[in-house]
Amino acid sequence: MDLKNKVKKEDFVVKIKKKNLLIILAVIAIIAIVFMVKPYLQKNKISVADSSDIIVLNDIRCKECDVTSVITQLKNAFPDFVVSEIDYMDEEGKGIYEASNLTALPAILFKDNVKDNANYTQVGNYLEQKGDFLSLRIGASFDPAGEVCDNEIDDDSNGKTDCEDESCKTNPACMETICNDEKDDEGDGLVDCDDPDCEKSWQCMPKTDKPEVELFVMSQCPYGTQIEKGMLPAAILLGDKIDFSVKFVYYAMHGEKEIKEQTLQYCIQKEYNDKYFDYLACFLKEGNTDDCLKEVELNGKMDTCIAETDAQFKITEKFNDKSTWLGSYPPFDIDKELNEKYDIAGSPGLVINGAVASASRDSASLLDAICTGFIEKPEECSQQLSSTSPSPGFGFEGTGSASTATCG
Ligand SMILES: [Ca+2]
Ligand SMILES: [Ca+2]
Ligand SMILES: [Ca+2]
Ligand SMILES: [Ca+2]
Repeated sequence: MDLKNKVKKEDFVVKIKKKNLLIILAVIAIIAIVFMVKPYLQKNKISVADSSDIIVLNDIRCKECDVTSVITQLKNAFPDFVVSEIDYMDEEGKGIYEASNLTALPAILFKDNVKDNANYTQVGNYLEQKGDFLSLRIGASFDPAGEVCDNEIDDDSNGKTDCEDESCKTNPACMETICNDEKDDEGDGLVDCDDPDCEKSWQCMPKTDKPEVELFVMSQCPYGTQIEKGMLPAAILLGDKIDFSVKFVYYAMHGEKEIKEQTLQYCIQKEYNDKYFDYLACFLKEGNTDDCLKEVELNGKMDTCIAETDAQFKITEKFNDKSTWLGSYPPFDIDKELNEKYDIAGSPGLVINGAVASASRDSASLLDAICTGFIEKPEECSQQLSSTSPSPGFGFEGTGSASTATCG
């Protein structure tokens, strides 16, 4: 190596070193600043919990843990309080959960200052001490330390993920939840009634070529007329592909008018069944029996049937003898045995192929329920009927909520 080359090489080395030195100094300066400031930051780090008066501790993995309305109520009741939401999956959330010995989420946690608040009386009775907090009893049931059944994670690290985990066995995410939609809801390879989850469902009743549909009502019960209004289009559509009848609850809550109407409707079905839907469609408008009898032109056999039926089931006799009444109501015995068989408790009650069914009162739901009873569904079953719930009471105007209210 000659001198010329040596000098050049050293120059190069020095240049690098100078550059390195600047970088090193800069890094040292930054580190020094960070170290100087960090303790200060840490010391003054304000946690969400510290800066709040009410902590709503929840878990985003829980689908049934919506507390939006509770938070709104809290903000209205305690307008001066800071309400903060913390998730269990955040370090702080998990810390609070464990330190407070909580066993379920969501949790609404107050601090002691709530006791000085004017609205304390609204919540005082529902608070229990949990660690440093006063926890509002809201009937929480989500265990954040357990397996969440539909997130593809083995949450509790026991080697079993989601539905494989024993604790998820009865979770809706791991069950056949709809037993008549021809879909394998949770993906275990078993569809509807083939899945043991559906074993007790009414939808897995024996199927027939001509389903038997028995609708139990009290003729003047607003929820009975409600389901009848929903039922009519479905029953008319299916016509003689089903064996349909309106039956009557074994007691009458709406007076003599009701028992007379029911004896009459029983006889229409017995003697003039092909005119029953016309009569019922008229009756459901205003409950005007006389007008509707004229409208459908029933003649001949009605008076005899009514007299015989009344005598056979001692309807008027029992109405006049209060010692036969069931509490405050007269018995109505025409369908007494069936009421007992199906354990009918009030109006309405729906029985399909001998199974007590549970269905909403709109025509689409009732058609769907009845069609569940077919071995092979006829094309009528794919028709779209109204899915709007009829209003309770008489009259086809207006709509009702999808309630499950009954007379009984
Ligand atoms: Ca697990
Ligand atoms: Ca899971
Ligand atoms: Ca299904
Ligand atoms: Ca299944």
